[in-house]
Amino acid sequence: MDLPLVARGKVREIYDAGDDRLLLVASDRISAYDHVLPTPIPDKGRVLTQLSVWWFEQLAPVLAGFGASHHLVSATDVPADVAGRAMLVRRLDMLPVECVARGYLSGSGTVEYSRTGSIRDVALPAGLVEGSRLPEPVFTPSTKAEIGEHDEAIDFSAVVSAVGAPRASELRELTLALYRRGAELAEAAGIVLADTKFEFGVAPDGGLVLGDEVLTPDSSRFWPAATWSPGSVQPSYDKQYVRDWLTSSGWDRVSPPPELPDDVVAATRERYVTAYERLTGTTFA
Ligand code: Q0T
Repeated sequence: MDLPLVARGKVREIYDAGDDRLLLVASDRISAYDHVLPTPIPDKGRVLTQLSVWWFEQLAPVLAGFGASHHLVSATDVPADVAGRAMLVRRLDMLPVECVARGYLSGSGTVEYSRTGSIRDVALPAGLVEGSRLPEPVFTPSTKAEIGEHDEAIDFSAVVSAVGAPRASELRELTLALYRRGAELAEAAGIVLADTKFEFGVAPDGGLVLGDEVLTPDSSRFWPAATWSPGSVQPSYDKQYVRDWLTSSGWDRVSPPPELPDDVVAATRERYVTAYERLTGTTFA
């Protein structure tokens, strides 16, 4: 595979596939505590790509209801050396907004709520705690940060400034509709979709198009529904073994991270495969 590299993220790459197409390639790399670990998780790239493809299919009716579409062209017509872990997509003009929806209080959402009693422009009831389900999902946009930086929270007026009022409203309503459908399907699979991030672009005809990877554990918080218990930080569906082992290893979270032991790799791989199989109802090949 010798296509020109367009962009490289922590765990995936984007190549120019010509003809206004890009090739998104997912690796087996895994990140934790803002570091890429030296040990890959076998099949992670294939599982997350196939999960994203499945979600694009599930979400197509929601997108169609908004007169929108997704960027996936083919997950099979891809170079042999990245087979299974690559998506051929339409090249879009990406909008400079990360469209996040939160259905549960977690992380930076909890910090914002504890300080203000609200999240962005949405007032919330008193007494919520880390892990609480929100009365309604909330749109919490952010700006896309440079590599190594964290995304910066912005309010709705900043989205209006960036893309105009009609498109800003469209992004908010579509993001919330996609989150609601995703959370519904995840719940049926025993997974809490606490929050997720979508990226949208605009096609040459002006249509809004869902891009990136969607509703994977790398773009979302997945929690096991069986142990969901508000009041403390919820275990991650996929990365908890990794985080627990890194914590117990004595790693300082600043130095280069250590190699993972085989049993942690195997348990983590199993979690990705199980999430895929429970969500899609199919066996991972
Ligand atoms: C993109 C045009 O930075 C990103 O990935 C890092 C590896 C995200 N990103 C997406 C694009 C897409 C998509 N998806 C698209 N369909 N058209 N650009 C660029 N960067």
